[in-house]
Amino acid sequence: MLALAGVLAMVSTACSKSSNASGLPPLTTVFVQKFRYHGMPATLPSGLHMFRFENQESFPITHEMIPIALPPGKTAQDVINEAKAKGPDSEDEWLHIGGDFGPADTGASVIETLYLPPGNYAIACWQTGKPNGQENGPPHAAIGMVFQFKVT
Ligand SMILES: [Cu+2]
Repeated sequence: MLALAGVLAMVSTACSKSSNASGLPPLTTVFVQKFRYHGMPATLPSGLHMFRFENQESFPITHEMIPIALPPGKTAQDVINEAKAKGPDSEDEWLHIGGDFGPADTGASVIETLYLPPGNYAIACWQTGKPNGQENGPPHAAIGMVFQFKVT
């Protein structure tokens, strides 16, 4: 997995973001710090996308990046609210579109490719580890680890 990540990283830096000679889909790196996703664009063109999900926390913890399709009228705030109200099981209320990135412990990366038709989506984390190392805290989505994006 690490060797693969290295190869893909080299391919990525050698190519422009929207197209590349290798035929691989464009690679977007999304990393987590302090229970927030960084690097995910707010809008993406439809089609194939490769994402590298990196857990860059400064303490040991498990995160994930689960892509879901948002039903009409729903936003990231609804994902947060459901996670607050119903806990980790609220994950099952949302339409998963494949490509579960993780779980990934601090320092780990996961690469997957998604085909994204136009629509509204979010990535979220329902892991329940706490910064102090204890388990069974609130799902991270409940404390704001959700990011909404649009595919056009
Ligand atoms: Cu998390």
